[in-house]
Amino acid sequence: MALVVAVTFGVAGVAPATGTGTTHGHDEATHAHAGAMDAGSSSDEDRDVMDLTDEPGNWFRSQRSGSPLSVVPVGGRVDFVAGHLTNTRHTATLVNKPSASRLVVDQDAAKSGGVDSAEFDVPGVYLFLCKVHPYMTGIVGVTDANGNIPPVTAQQLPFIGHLGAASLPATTVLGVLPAVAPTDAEKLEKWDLGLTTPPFKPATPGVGEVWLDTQFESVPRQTDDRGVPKPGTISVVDAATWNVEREVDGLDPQARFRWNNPHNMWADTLLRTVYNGHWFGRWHNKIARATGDVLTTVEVGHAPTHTVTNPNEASPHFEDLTLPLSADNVFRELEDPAFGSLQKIVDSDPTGVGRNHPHAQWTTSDGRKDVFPNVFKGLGTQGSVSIVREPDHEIVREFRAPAMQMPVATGIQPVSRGNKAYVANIVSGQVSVINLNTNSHVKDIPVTLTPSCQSGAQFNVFDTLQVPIQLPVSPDGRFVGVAVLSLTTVARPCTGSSDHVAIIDTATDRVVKFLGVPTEQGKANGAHGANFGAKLGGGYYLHVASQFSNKLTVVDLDPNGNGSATDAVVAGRILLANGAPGGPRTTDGAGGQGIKPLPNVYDGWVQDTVARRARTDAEVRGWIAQMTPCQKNPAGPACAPAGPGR
Ligand SMILES: [Cu+2]
Repeated sequence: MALVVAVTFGVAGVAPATGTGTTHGHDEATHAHAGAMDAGSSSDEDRDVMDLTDEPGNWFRSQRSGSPLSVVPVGGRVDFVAGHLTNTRHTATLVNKPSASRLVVDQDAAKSGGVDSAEFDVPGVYLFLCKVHPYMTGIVGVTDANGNIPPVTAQQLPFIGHLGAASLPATTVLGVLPAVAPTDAEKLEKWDLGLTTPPFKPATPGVGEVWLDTQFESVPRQTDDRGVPKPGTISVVDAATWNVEREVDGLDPQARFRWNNPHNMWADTLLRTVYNGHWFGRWHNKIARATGDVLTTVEVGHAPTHTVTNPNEASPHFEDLTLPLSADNVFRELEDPAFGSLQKIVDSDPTGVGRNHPHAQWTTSDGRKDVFPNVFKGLGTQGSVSIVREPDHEIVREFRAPAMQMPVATGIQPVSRGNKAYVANIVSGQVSVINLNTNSHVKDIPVTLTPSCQSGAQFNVFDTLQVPIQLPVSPDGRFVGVAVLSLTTVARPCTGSSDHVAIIDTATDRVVKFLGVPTEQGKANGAHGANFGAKLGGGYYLHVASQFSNKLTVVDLDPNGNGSATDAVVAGRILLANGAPGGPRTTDGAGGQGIKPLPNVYDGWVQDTVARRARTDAEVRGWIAQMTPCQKNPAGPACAPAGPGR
């Protein structure tokens, strides 16, 4: 059994820890074996502070180690503080611990300042995360009387059992977690930043541009007003050539000191403006699409997530923006009066009863309903899904179900093609299906895989260490493309990769294909963002952004156009590193999260762009001229889905 594990992790690029040596360039990782022997006085040895930060791979930063690993003895204490290193609120939630531990650390709301503290009762490995930003990872290794951290058992972490092991050394487990990567050296070791698997372009071009939030790219001199470095750029890919044509950063005078982890985007009907929210900050930008110039930045509240415009041209709220605040309980409605002018908050409403922490909403193609995932409600990981009516913002229904554990993102099928909402749940690994005609929760679909490629409702995140994130429905309503992010570097034999896209056929609401997202061997990929864009000549590409990578993956769900996704393929893998700004850096082009192909091809939105094309610029008119009749109106009678099961 041990050999099987050694081989598995050998393939993953991490040598099994021996207790004397380590392959990690990072000194702090060796503390798992050195224990607290080299700490200072005995009182220091028992205590640590973990600062919550906005720094990729080092979100829980131990004041003693400088890394996301704190080592204390039994009885030791760690304080979790959201202080000057972050621009928003967080939780410090204990989600995995030694089986014998009775420690509970959790909060029912995101906090600033002193978040919580913990006193550790038994030796072993304790895993903390922020329920608002769930990839923020902190590890506390608690040493026994001999100064050693006991191994992680399969009882504590079932993932280990699926690898065929009874337990694994703490350093081995840490060695495969890409969210624990405080230095450039560790990012290079764990993240898909290399070129051993060469990028390649799709044979058929796309139409327009693909905007990506390359959220983890570091930019020299990009800081907040306290001088603390803040990451993130926006990379713009020309879909005709697949080259990075532009990069937007926070050094722009209209964004300076108010730019922190740019996370997700949307665009106005005329495609003049791109909207962008900062998930580790409190800000929302308007950006000129044609030039990348940041036009305005407004403060909107804590941890804004995703922006969606209202597509109902008959409504007085047409083109108003909804914007959930994930470190709060409400969503903002913003009005954007004119190009270049300041957007303003016109409304603010709850997304459920009590404390909600809403994340990635979507709006129906008729603009009459918004669906919000409320990531957590109170203590624990139980969340809810709400249907909110436009324009009065009444909560029509709020669903709670066993599968709705940390729901995070939504996709909605066009009203004329079925009108179902699909919601990704981080902890259960399932996609909840909501029928928006009957306002009923009809099904939950498992989309994650254990290391041995099993899938099912009995496996949750601790079995798979995979989580579903964004899941748009194709504009023709046929498919849901679910980006499944792996929290480890461990590849699945059935997909050849740590991460995959689970493709759901909406006719049956079953997964018809698990398609591996190409990754350098033994590296993490972090498939996170997904959105559809137009393919030249008809049909769509699913564009996938990966947070532990510097590549964009282009997926063709139905290459032969027969209505079945069983032949889905990866059509391209585009390098996002472009050397700008400030020269080559390890994280150049890395951290892909929100992704917005333009034109905005979804039913309800694309028709408005086409109808108003006389008011758009020449470049946008050129894109529209390249689109097929069905791409211009996916709800048209001639564009009804065909194929198996229909
Ligand atoms: Cu957080």
